Amino acid sequence: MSDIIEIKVPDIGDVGEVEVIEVSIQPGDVVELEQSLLVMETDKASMELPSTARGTIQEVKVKVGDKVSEGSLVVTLLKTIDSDSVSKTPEISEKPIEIQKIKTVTEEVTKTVAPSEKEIIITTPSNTNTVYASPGVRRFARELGADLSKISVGSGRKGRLLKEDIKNFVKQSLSKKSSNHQMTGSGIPALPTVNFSKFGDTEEKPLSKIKRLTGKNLSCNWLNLPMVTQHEEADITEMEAFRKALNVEQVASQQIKVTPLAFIIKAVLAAMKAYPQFNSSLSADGERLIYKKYFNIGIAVDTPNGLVVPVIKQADQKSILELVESMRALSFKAREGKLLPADMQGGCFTISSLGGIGGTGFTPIVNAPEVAILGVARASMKPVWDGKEFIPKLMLPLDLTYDHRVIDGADGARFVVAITKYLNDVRRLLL
Ligand code: CAO
Repeated sequence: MSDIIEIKVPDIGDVGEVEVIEVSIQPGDVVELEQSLLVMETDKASMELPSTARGTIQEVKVKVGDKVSEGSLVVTLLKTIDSDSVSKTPEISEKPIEIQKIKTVTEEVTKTVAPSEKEIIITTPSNTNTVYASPGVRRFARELGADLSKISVGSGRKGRLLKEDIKNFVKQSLSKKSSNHQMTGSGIPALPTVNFSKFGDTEEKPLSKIKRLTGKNLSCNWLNLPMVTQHEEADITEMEAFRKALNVEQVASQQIKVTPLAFIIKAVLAAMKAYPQFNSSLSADGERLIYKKYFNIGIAVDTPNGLVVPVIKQADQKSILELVESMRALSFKAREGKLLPADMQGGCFTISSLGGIGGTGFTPIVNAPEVAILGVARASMKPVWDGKEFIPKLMLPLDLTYDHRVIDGADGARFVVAITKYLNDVRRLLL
């Protein structure tokens, strides 16, 4: 036997309109007698509206943020009549039923009401996880942004949540966040597991330790940093002519070969001096910028075991040829798997050059806690209009990714334009 009933807001005292702050049910949910349907709040009080019957929710007439008052229709329910609900529900009648009793709890009255009356039941929208907490605890959780449905069992009587449980939950979340290699628990759904052998032959190989570590760092940076990538091209026609001439001398004197990267490092260093925010890191609380007075440049190096980023220390103190020598030594060590942790620490800014391989551009991921990274793609000859005619120029694509919490778009553009200026005419690096 069943019947449709309307559930309305009962007499809630002299408070006028109250705001719906939580709707715990949705159409189709099966609710028990006394189960919380929604929570309303005034400046001083939180109130739950319990169901007066067991049954299935037909329609929910309110949503979070709505204002309701005595008599407002909130839910229609297809009541299931059984011996239980009949005995517990005093108001069985043909006319719409209003709730006769509501648990109203304020900070003041919590001291005087019986423990069972203080408790409030919170159900998640899916109605799969019931959480027991008092309004005070619930409000406390809301203030701290804690999702109660994630704390399934409290340490109070019969698993009720206490303020202590909320504090512990928040502490745990924060320590997870600050730990280097933990995911943020930001509710990102996991990727589905696929059985690829259903579609053909497969072979499994473990990832190298470097790849596993790099993967965690990159995911962590990707999720934590609001990143923007700014693209620019530098005319390196003259720089390349100079570099090639230099290499003729270098080869003649059996010295090492200079690649464009050494000039790019020099140009980045000059731009970092002009825009010191690119040589900074955000403090852990996100409130301050820590400006560095030293200039260590990380260089992404591709090795058989994966990507590593050794750091050229005090790069600003080095000449072009010394930078080439440092890069040669570090990339050799990297490819031999002989880098020490200290070789990869202390970086201020990273350059990732794929120019030796190819590509017209890419979006590198900032190597946090650094605030920017420069991606370098392959230079190519392009026709550039000089106002009268197209001139063939060797153009180098640059991709600057920055942490938008620290760097504004305009500064990002200024910085990358400064780099191109230095590369267009490397004599500027002497100034
Ligand atoms: N445009 C055109 N040619 C370029 C170039 C560019 N931007 N950059 C380098 N070249 C040329 C060099 O001049 C050199 O030419 P020759 O063989 O004729 O002398 C050739 O490409 C190979 O250069 P290289 O890559 O060996 O040397 P490099 O100094 O440019 O780079 C290093 C050194 C260690 C950065 C590089 O070997 C490397 O590992 N790159 C990969 C980095 C990486 O994986 N980044 C992705 C990280 S994920 O974001």
